[in-house]
Formats: sequence, structure tokens, C-alpha cells
Amino acid sequence: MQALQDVVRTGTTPADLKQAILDNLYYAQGRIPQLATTNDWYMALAFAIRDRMMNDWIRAFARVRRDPVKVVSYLSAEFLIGPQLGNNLLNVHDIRDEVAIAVADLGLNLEDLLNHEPEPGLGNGGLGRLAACYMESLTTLNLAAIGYGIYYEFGLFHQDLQNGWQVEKTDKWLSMGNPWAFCRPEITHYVGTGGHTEQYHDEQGRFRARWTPENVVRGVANDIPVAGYGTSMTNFLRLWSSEAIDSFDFQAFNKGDYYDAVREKVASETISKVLYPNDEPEAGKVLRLHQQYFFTSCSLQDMIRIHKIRGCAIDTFHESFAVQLNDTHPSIAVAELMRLFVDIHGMEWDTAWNITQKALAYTNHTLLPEALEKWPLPLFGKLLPRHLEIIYEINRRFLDGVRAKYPGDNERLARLSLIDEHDQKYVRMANLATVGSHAVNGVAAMHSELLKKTVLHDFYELAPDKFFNITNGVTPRRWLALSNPELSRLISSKIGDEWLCNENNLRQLEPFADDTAFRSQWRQVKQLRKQKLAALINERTGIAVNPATMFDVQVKRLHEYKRQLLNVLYVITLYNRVRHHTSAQITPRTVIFGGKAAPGYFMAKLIIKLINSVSSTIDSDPAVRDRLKVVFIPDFNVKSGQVIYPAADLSEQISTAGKEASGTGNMKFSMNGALTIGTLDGANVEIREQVGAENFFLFGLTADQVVELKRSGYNPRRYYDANPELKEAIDQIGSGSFSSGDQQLFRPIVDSLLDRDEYMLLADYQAYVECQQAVSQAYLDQERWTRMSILNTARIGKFSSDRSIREYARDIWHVEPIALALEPPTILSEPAAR
Ligand code: 26W
Repeated sequence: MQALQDVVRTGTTPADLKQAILDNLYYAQGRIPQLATTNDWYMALAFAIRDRMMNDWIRAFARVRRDPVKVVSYLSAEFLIGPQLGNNLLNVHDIRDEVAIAVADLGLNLEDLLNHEPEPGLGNGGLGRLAACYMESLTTLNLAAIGYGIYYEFGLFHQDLQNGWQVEKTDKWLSMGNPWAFCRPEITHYVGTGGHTEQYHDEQGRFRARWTPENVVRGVANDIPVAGYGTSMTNFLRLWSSEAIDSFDFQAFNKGDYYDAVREKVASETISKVLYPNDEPEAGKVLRLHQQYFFTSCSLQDMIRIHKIRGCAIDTFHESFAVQLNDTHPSIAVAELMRLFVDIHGMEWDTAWNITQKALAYTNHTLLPEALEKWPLPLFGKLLPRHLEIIYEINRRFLDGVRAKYPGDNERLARLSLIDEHDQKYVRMANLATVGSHAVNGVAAMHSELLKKTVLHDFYELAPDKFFNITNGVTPRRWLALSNPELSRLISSKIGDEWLCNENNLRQLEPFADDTAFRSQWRQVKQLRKQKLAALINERTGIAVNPATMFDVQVKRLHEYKRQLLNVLYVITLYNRVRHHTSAQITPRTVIFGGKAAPGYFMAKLIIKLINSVSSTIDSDPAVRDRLKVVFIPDFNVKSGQVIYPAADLSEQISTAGKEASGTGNMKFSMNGALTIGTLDGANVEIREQVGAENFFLFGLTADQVVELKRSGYNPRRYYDANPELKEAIDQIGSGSFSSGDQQLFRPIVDSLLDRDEYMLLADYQAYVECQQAVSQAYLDQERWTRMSILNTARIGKFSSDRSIREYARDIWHVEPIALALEPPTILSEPAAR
């Protein structure tokens, strides 16, 4: 019996695909074409593509299950995977064209079906999207991997703008069904919380602990296949959803207490109900800790189950799995793995600790003090009493070692301790993650250095070899080939399409920067992409933007350190210059913003309101609006990002130096030929190194200058008094120029700038304005600008997530690609591997 070779399930000709879509419409959707809705056709197409992933997925998993190749387990509370259909059409034998013909044959439009897919908003921003890019690169590089996370019923909120204000809308992404997920009701694990522990000695007289949790929920696996490009390797995400063990209490029901009958069900399901929409400031809510422990415990139990299925002994766990902790959100894994090894599998403490450290590695994504997770001891101890005991024991042994190395240095002990002894005491999750891992890395060279110099300095002094840098990357499949097929075709027309999985090939584009014809083709593609973005902006905001103007774009989460407000201050300055000198020659600009604010982040939401207020003020000024326009695109996410990044001329990466760990949007913009105006922060530093200082618009204080200015007593008001244009702009915000005279509305913004200006906008204002002047000047010389644009794309290869993953595999995970070509096709009759 051969692998499933029947064309309906595997054929890739337009005719095969057409038949497959019709078959799935009928058999999977239960619809005939005449009655089919767009959702029916989308589902039918999705199933047809999914069918074509099964052979590779089942074969790859059979291999990973049979041979003890080391598997990378990427533990992340967020996976911002974006729409799946388009990406799978590219990565699954690249059948985009064939599917477009098949769909057209059915009288349908592929664009409409692609746009119909709801975005799985299972993440907030950078951290979540990085996890998704990394899973795609792991697969493309033939590395066996499982992405463990949470199957949120409601993802990140949808952002509506009402009268310029952000309004959050629930994200019911599953309401129309999800063709890409396989629910695995037989792959479940139990997760306890609360309750009490007791200590005893077992028959061998060994100290043992028993934990009797108060509540237990069941975690159920939902698997989403992840296809790689140019390979048949297929990995998957295993996302846990929580459910009650007993979902209906008949006794309560019989007593007529209907709510009590479903109380446990509701309580249990709440754990995986919704994604926390905070992107830096941590909430400290018990449900958040419960979510983190829930998916981490399910994942570690699942790994041990697979390890055993492979017939391996528990004490070789670290040879089976390389577990990456995506920030501290899954860092409870350090204590949970010790509990599973010692309490459940009866392992000796030292053996267990040795395996735990060898298996775990931790990536830090932020230096912002308010984002470093620390859990109040009472809350932590109540939810996880056994883990607190284990953490105390880890801490005791760890501090013994420190005391031996630094006798009498109690400050150092206090800084290194897993427990913050201040007021109600806290568990420091970054310290726990660092002590329990064999490797700790930052996400850009500058960030990793700052990590060693500041937040984790004491740990670095203790174990310098544990610290690595792995600069972030983004997948060129979604962020160039899929988002910008026109530019990809132009590139491939010159250097072939090997660049798609060999990013250094892009360098071969350099000579074409001097080719006038090529430059003109390059500009035409950019123009086309700008028209597509103009259409999206018009559809979402009703505003008509002119693609002939410079598209100056800042899209990312709203946060004061990302300084969207500095961008606004420049826009107001430009507006004033045009108003005051109506004949002034300015380079016509369309300033485009996008990004969500955490619902509880007042200042971020006020900045969104200010941007929309400035936008409508300028738009109502006939003297200016044709030369300067401001728009805020609502609901920025992966899907809209795929339209925005290819259309930008200028990429705004203007965070206060030392605050943005890396950034990844900066890479996506340069990959699509946008030029960057930015500070020496995060990965901007390395982008400038790669593309050349002459192809990057740099401004602002360095991180050391920021620290020095803060230390020496920064007085923002001095900059305000000394700079008339800055003063005018701030006074206009305060005097109600953009709020129809309401002087109170934006007062908090003016006060924060003049009193504290924590992120030094005023100190960087003049340099930014002058740099923007240089940008305007440069844009007037389109040949020079295009040359710089081509060189940005040609030299962006380092920032492919393939390069990042190769470094993780070599330096932290010690894993090798698996050769699948040799793998025999799956024999259908054989019982499928679980
Ligand atoms: C507890 C709330 C919370 C939620 C998310 C705290 C911190 C986070 C993330 C660490 C925030 C985040 O997404 N950080 C971003 O990670 C990207 C990927 O490494 C970097 O490129 C960005 O610079 C960093 O801000």
C-alpha cells in the first residue's frame, strides 16, 4: 500500500486543486457551489491545502518519534502566526499560481479568500511574532521542533477608532471555525493548583514531598502544522486549551443550582480564554500566572510523555529536548521540571537539577524594569505551594554557591536571590530563569551587552560563559516573498530565487543599484505597493493619501519608549513651517501611524487620540493638506503589516537608545527597500552596520549619553525654553490647537514632557528635526534614494530568521538538521503515530 498518492488529496495541477476544492466543499463543508458562502469556499480551499501538508507532516513526525533526534521545544505564551492560507500556498510546494487558476476557474478570486481568513491574534507584538518567524525557519532548516503555547479562545483585541480614540473589540477568531488546527482530545495533561503539600520519608528513607492541589484542570492539545520553504519538513504548534475534568455537575443541576452545575467548567475554561493584551507593563494578575503555569506544565508533561514513547530513560531528557523559554513567561518551567523529575519520577535532586539546566535556555526580550516579571510571594505561594518550596531549595543551594565565591557580600546575595525581600516579597522570574538555564541570550548585540552590564550583571559575573547574543531575525518568506511578490519577482529576475532560503544571495543585488533601468523597475514596484496601501488606508479610514508623496511609516505597539510622540512633534513642526511659509519648498509627506495600546495604558491611548487630532487638523487646512497628511491605520496586525511594510519609503525606528531590545519591524522595512531614520538602539545598530552608514539616517543620543544625561540631572524644560519651534509645538498641544480649544485634553502629555520626559524626546528633538530635513532633501534625488533602497534590501540578509536559528542550533540547542529525503513514505495501513 503506497502513501496517499490520490490526486484529490495530493495533486497540485490547477485541475487537481479545483477538484480538491469542490470535493472539500461538498464533503467537508457539506455545501454545493450554488449555496456556498465565501467562508465555505475559504474552508474548502484551506482543507485542500491542508490535505497537501499531511504526507510530509505525518512522515516528519514518524521520523522524529522513531529516531531520538533532539527536538527544539519553543515555549512561548504568544505565537503571532498571522493568516495561514497565503503562507502555506508558498511553503507547500509554492502552488500560489496553480491555486489562483483553480480558484478563478471556479469563478472566485483568491485575493478575496485570502482576505477572508481571520487572523489568529495569539500575540501582542515583537515577542509573539518572533516566535512565529522562528518556527517557520526551524522547519525550513529541517530542525525538528514543537512550538508549545496557549490556544486562546479570544486573541488580541481588534482596535477600532471612535472619534480618534482606541476602542477595543473582542477577537472572536474561532467563530467561523479554524481549518488549520487539529484538536487532539486524547493528548491531554492534568494541571493542579492551590492546595497543600506534605513532607515524608519513603520506604528507602528518602525525603519526599507530596502535593495535593485544590483544583485540577485538563489541558487539551490543538496542533497547527508549520510548513517550511523548499523542504518537506513539517513541524507543528501544540497549543493547549483548558477544560474542566467534570464539565457538568449533575447533582447541582438536580438541586436546581444551574450556575453551580457549570461553575467548574467556566472556571477551568477561563485559563485559556483570552490573551493578556499587555506588551510590556506586567499585570501581576493571578490568572496570568495560572495561564503561564498551565501551558508550561502541559508542555513539560507532554515532552516527558514523548520521551518515554521513544523508549528513553527519564535521566536522558536533556538529550531529547532543547527547551527555549521565550522570555520569563514560561520560566516556572525551572521549578515544574524539578517537581516532575523529583516528586513524580523519584529522581535525586542533583541529577534532576543537572538535567534541568542542560535542557533549559532563556531569552530575554526587554530591559524595561516594569516588564521584568516578579510575583508577590503570597499570590505565588497560594497558587503554587510546592513550586515555592522547590524555589526556596533552589535558592538555598544557589546562594550557598554564591556565598562561597563572594563571602560576606550580602548586597550581591540580595541582588542574586530568587526572592526579592522588599515589602511583601516577590519571586524574581528572570533570576529563576537564569539560574535554571545553561544559556541566557539577548536579542540584539547592544541589548545583550546591556543585559550583561545592567539587569543580569551579577549573574554575568558569576557565569560569563552562560551569556550569548542571538540577534533577532524575520522570515523572508512571509515578509518579502509573500508580502511583496512583485519585488520578489524583480529580485529573482536578476539573481534567481535561491535567496529565499539562502539570504546571503541578496548581496548579488548590489551591482544593480548602479543600473538605471533596474532602479526604475524598483521604483515602479514601490509605487505599486504604495497604491495598494493607499487603497487599504482609504478603505479603513476614508482618507485618500497620495502615493506620489513620501510614505513615512511608524507601525508598532504604542509605548512611550518607542516615541511615537517625537514623530508627532516633528509633524507639528513641519505643519507650522508650511503654515508660516506657505511657499516653503517641502518634500510632500504622508505620515502613517499604526499600533495598538494596552487597554490599561492611559498615556499610550492619549497619544493615539493626539495623532488623530493632529491628522484631522492638518487635513482641514487647505494650505497644507496636499503637502502633509497624517493617518492612523486602525487594527495594525500581521495581515495589515504585509501591506504596510512593502509600501514604506521611510521606516521610523526612533526609540530612546537603550530601550528597544531589538525591534523586528525595522528589519521588515529594510528588507522591502525602505530607508531607516533611527537611533543607535537595538538592532538598528546592526542594520546600519550591514546596509552602510551612508544608507541610514542616524540621529540622537547614544545609550551611554542617555544614562549620563539622566545621571547629570536632565531638565527637559531647558530644551523647551531654548527651542522656539519645539516650544510652539508643545504650546499648541497644550493650548488646544488640536482639540478645538480644549486645554485639558492633552495636558497630561505636555506635563509629562516638561516635568519628566522619561524617554528624552526633548533632548533628541532638534537632532531628529534636522535628520528629517536630510531625509526630505535625499528624497528629492530619486535616483540616489532608489540606490540606497536597493542596497538596504541587498544587505539585509543577516536579519533573516534562518541566520538566527542557525546560531541558536549551533550555540545553545546543539541540534542538527534531519535529512528527510531518505525517509520512506508513510504506509497508510500502519497505525498513525500520535
Ligand atoms: C508581562 C507583560 C509582557 C508581555 C510581553 C512583558 C513583556 C513582553 C514582551 C517581552 C514584550 C516584547 O514583545 N518585547 C519585544 O520583543 C521583541 C522580540 O525580541 C524585540 O524585538 C523588541 O525590541 C521587544 O520590545
